[in-house]
Amino acid sequence: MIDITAEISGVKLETCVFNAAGPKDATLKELEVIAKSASSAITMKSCTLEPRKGNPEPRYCDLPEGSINSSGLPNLGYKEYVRFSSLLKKYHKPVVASVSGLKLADNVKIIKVFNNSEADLIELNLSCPNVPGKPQVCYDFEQSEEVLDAITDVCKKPLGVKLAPYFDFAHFEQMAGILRKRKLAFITCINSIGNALVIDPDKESAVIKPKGGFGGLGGKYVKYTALANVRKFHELLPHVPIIGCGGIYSGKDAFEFILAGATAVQLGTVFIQEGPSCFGRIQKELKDYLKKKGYETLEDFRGKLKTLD
Ligand code: IRO
Repeated sequence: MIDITAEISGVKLETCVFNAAGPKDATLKELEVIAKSASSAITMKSCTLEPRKGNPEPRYCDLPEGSINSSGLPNLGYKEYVRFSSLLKKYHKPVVASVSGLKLADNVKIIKVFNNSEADLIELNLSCPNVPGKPQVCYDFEQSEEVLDAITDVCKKPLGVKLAPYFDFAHFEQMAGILRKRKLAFITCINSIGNALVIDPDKESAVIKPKGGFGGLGGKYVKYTALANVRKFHELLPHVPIIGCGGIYSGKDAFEFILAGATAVQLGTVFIQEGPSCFGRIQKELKDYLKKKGYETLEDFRGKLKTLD
């Protein structure tokens, strides 16, 4: 028997593969599709205090190897996701609430209500690239400290943070230093790579409407950046579980993330492009790959990446 279960802060996952916050997870109908799929948890769309329509369409575009989006945080408002977390309990899977308030006071208010909800894990999104006029919090280290101090103070559930990719070792170290001082149940690496620009040369136009065409890049284009972020944070914070996200399309991709140090992986763009069958397919591919390698559990190889020096 190949065991690909995972555990995050006492929350057991039947497999290490589930959905990422964002794609097709804003309505109860969409969440029920995830609940009925092989996804091992149900992650809900990042929520704000008030409902939001999001940015003007077109705000998402499939690309040959991934996606670009500038959805702009469309969601039903946190109260609905608190309600959904109880309604989804009947599927007997962990429910992950994603919180992305537009200001610190909003996050505090939302988290306080989720404290008394059926959500199992809370992922604080510090990395949304697509709200006009709102820079990504996790690129501002002072603000990140302030937010994390306030949130870790009030949050009674296992709390994780979702980070944008970093590209410089000094920045990894700075963020790791901040995270090390706070009690975190997990880190999710990475959000989409913010403010990419995709151009249609025939139309001589950007492919999405908001922000002059700038949006978050996802899918295969970001896999190697995501792997680097998982690896670096695993090296710097070896005791914090990391959820890898970014360009996972196959069981082998999932294997690479776990080898880099991830505890679990989330699927984003592949779920949009393939639909809910991606969860079972990637879980099966991962199991088959472990079998081929003679591994029985994820612990057999987690974090054991070899380097050439
Ligand atoms: O535009 C979005 O809604 C969005 C969010 I909150 C995020 O965290 N990442 C992303 O790529 N899009």
